[in-house]
This record gives sequence, structure tokens and C-alpha cells, in this order.
Amino acid sequence: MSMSITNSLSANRGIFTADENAMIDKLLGCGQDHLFSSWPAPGTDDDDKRRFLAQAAVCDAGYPGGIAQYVANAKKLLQDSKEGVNPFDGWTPAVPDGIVVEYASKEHVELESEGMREVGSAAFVLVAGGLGERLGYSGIKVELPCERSTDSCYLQLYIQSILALQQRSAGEMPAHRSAKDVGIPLAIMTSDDTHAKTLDLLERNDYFGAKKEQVTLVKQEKVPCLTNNDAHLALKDADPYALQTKPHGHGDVHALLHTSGLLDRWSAAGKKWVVFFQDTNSLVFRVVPGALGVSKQKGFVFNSLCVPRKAKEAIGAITELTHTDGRKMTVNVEYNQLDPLLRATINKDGDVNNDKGVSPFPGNINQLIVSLEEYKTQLAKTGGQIEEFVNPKYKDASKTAFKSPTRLECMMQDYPKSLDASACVGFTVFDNWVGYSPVKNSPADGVGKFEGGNPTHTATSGEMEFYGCAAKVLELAGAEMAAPVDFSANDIVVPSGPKVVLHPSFACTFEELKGKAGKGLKVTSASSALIVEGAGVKIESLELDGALVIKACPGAFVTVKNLKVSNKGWRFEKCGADAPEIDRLRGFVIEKDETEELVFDQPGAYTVP
Ligand code: UGB
Repeated sequence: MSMSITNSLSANRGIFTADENAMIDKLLGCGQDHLFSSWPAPGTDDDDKRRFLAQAAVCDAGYPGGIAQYVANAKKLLQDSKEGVNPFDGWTPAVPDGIVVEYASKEHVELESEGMREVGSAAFVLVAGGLGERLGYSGIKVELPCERSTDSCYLQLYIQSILALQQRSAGEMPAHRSAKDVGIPLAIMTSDDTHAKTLDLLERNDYFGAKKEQVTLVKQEKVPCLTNNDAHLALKDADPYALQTKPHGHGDVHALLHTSGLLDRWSAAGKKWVVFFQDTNSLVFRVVPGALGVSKQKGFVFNSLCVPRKAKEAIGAITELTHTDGRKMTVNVEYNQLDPLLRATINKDGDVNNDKGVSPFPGNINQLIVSLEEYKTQLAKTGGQIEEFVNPKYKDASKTAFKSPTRLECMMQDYPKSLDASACVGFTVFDNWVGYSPVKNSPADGVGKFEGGNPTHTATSGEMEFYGCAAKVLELAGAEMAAPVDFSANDIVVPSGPKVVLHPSFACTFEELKGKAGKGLKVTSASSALIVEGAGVKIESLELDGALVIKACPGAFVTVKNLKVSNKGWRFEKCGADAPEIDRLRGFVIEKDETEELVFDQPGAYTVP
């Protein structure tokens, strides 16, 4: 520590509390003297100095082991990065074996019924702390409508899906439920970027029908940025009393579930599983019951949901890694690391498609199911700390200076790296159409993906795939659906068939759905729209060419028999650059010319017509 810092700091010491002084000691103890080098004498900027120490204390408390540990980890990772240490040195990748489930197959139906027996013992965790920079939306992603036909937003779809599962599983809930038990809990990880807006969305919508106590928000803190290989923390250019901070990644969710006490609470309430999912995948609940069935049947302590992956697609690849010393693990290799790893080991061409047009490595969609008891025990040992990485952009080949401050990051799918080799880790593959349709990319990036023959993962594809999945599920149940036609918006082309929305209340599993709709349902035009809401709706025979909405409140049992609906229906029209942001993201608006509406808002038994 230089003399002048010692002097200016010593002079300031008297104005701080014991805790504030302890924070200063912590920072000095891990080589952060520079933070105080321009502090003026006491009497000047004292409130700003306290503000700085308060922010440092938040960062300290938000990181397992505190700032000192963060700096120590950073020094090691920055050193490795400078020396070009390959994190996969000694590891050889191979295509792993996993459980491949064909939706609607006999095996799938059995897995779903097994999963439905377990789902009352599950807790759900939504990671929604990301800014969604790739999408470029100004709000939070979970408030985006997943489709414009009903305008249900992602958070609404998720909560209503959980409530539907809860309603089906009421008889399967742990026997020792107490009056305080809130059913199937949902935790949402937010960040400073998303917290207030997420809370506001919930409050404004009365928690979308969930009990307030059922939903817990846990906020991740950002981590300090680093200016050099000595892991010096960065101050903001415009404010010498504020640390520059950035998100630490979705891996924070593990430490937060541990420190918040949620895992203990869930365990005490008899929960057995924790199901993680991301902010914009409208299809996730179609595959949760089956995947939970796989976890139960195979005894997986960790189960990643996967889809077939196109080479170079921005989703991680599940890979079996074998070390020269004999160690073996099946883990996610992130999309930017797979290509160099393959080139350096088993395939000079890197991340390329096989003769079936897909990467041989299944794609991780970060929908993860963990077994609570083992998870809780493991986190008690590790504090939830997840292997981190750093990705500095260097100014030149000397690798001594960064273009801009960097930070450590971690990913939630890396949790199994902390498990013993004997842990039962597995994965479950479903087809893309039924399990994965995220909205991550801006319209402009979508065009690039489209031109490269890759999934666009835009709001345009997200909406059409949501309808397409429901239509295909009905088809598998025996319905006749008009074939999709090409639909173009925002300079990409997506298949567009009947616009089918099956509200989560309608059916939770394929078997349940098949008992309510399938044979006898005929949708004769790709432009038709069919919206069905309510557990009591049963479609025995219906022919549709146009738009039909059927809504039944809880307790209303509606049988649709010999109904023929033909009307002008809805048009999906391109929108202009002056349209509201939500419309511009998908590139179209819906013009509802004519709709047949069958609404039953009183319990009872009805037959239509
Ligand atoms: N998220 C947080 O909650 N906090 C954070 O600090 C960061 C993110 P992205 P990413 O399914 O397509 C992941 O940015 O990280 C939330 C997997 O790593 O959308 O590029 C955020 O709100 C990858 O293996 O994705 O890639 C969102 O809900 C692959 O599975 C979630 O974390 C890929 O997702 C994911 O954040 C995919």
C-alpha cells in the first residue's frame, strides 16, 4: 500500500462505522488499494464514500466467500486465460447415450403418468435475471406475449401451467401437507435489471391466479468488473465512488436457492424435485411431465432436457468427456467451446452436422430437473458455488490489457461438474417441435440465422411454433389439421398452420388431451384459429374453417358435438416500422374479422350446439 493511500485512508477511518472499516480492510486485504487512491480528506464526499462501501458490502454478501474469494478466483482464471490454458485439456469428447423420448408414444404416455404422480412433489424455478440483449426488447422478457391470439405473456403461461399441474396432482401431494402449504411453489430468480418489473407484472395481475406466498422472488447480485490480470476492481468512469458491475450468469441460481433457505423449506414441505426453466420457452410444460417421469424411473439426480441440435446453433451440447487419467463425465459444453474442442480432438471439421442434418451432440435447452435431497446435501457442501469462467477481450497479443473491464461468469447447467463421478446424471431428448421454441433473437439476427438454415428463435418463430405444436399434438391425438403454409414476416419464412391455443387448464398430458380432443376434430384451413380454455371442454365432433373460441370456467363441462363453424376468421398481416415494439418484434398483427365465441362462465353441464 503506498504512503499517500495510507495517509488519506487513515485520515478517513474515523468517519466510518466498524462495519465500514471492516469492508475497507477486506478490500485492502485482497489488493484493491487503487480504489481509495483518489479519496479526498474527511469532510469531502463523505456520503459518496459511504455509498461506495455500501455497494461493496452488497457485492461481498452476494458472492459465496465474499469479494476476497471473488478476487482470488478471478486472479487464477485470468492467469489461466493469459497462459491459454485449455479448460478441456486432457479431455476427449464422445457422443453420450441418453433417453430419447418420442412424444405421444406408448413409452411417453407411461412416463407422463409416472411424472404426474411426482409433480405434486416438485418445485419450479424460473431464471429470469437476464437482460435479453440479443432480443433487444426494452422490457422484461417474461412480460412478452408468447402469442397474440390470447395475448398471454410468458409468466402467465408458466404460472397457469403450474396451477394446472397442481390441480391434477392434488391427490398426489405429500401426505403431511399443512395448512400453510402453498401447493407447487415457484421461485423466480431476478436481477437488478428485471426485479422491479417482474414484481410489478405479478402484482398488477394478481399473481396470475397463484397464491402470493406460492411465488418467491430471489434476486441475484451483479459481480464487480475487473480491469487487469491482477483482478483490480473497476470503478465507473463517471463515478469514482461506484464499482462497475455486470451479471454473473444464471449459475447464481444454485447459491441463491441455498442461501435463501428455499431448499430447506421445500424439503420440509415434502418436495422431492426442483425443475429449472428459462424465460422464453413456451413449450417447456409440454415435456415436463414426461421428463419428470424419466428422472423418477432412472433415478437421475440431474436430468437435462435436450433437443436435436443443429451444428453451430447457440445452444450448449451435451457431451461425454473422458480424461486421459480415466475420469469421465457427461456435461454441457457451451456452444462457443464445442467447435475448438472437437477440432483439437476427434474431428478436424469441428462442430458440423451429420448425414441426418443435425449435430451428433444433443442440444441442452437448460430445462433441468434435480432431485431435491441430493441437491440440498450437495449445496450444503459447496454453498452453491459453480465453476466459473472468464472471457476477457485483450487489447493485444501480450494479453496484459483488456479492451473493456471483464468479469467472472457461471452457468446453471455446470452444476453436475461438482458431483462425484458416481452421481446418476442423465439427459432426456425430445423433438424440437414439442420442447423448445425460445425467443432470444432480434428480427435482424433472425434473418441471419434464417439465411444460414438455422432456427431463428425470434418472436415470429416463437408464436408460429407455439400454435404449430398444439396443432401437431391434436393431430397425434387423431384430429385432421390443414397442412401449414409458408408465412413471411420480418424477412424470414416460417410454417404457419391452424393457430391453435390450448390453455394450460385444458390438459397437462398427452393422454388427458387425447381424451378431450382428437378424432372427430377437423380444421380445414391453415388460416383457422382455435382457442380452447377449461379442463371441462370435450370436443367430440367439430369442423372448423374460421375462428372459434371455447372457454369453460372451472366446473363447466362442455361437450362439443356435431358443430360446424365457418366464418371469416382472423388474418395475420405484416406490420410496419411504426407499429408498437411488441408487434415489430414479430413483424405481424392479427386482424380479427369474425370469431365464434362459446363462453361458459357458470358451472354446469352443456352440449354444443
Ligand atoms: N439469466 C439469468 O437469470 N441471469 C443471468 O445472469 C443470465 C441469464 P440466455 P445463454 O437454451 O438456448 C443458455 O442469455 O446463457 C437467465 C445456455 O447456457 O437466454 O446464452 C435468462 O433470463 C445454453 O447452453 O441464454 O444460453 C434466461 O432465462 C443453451 O441452453 C436464461 O438465464 C441456451 O441457454 C438463459 O439466458 C438455450
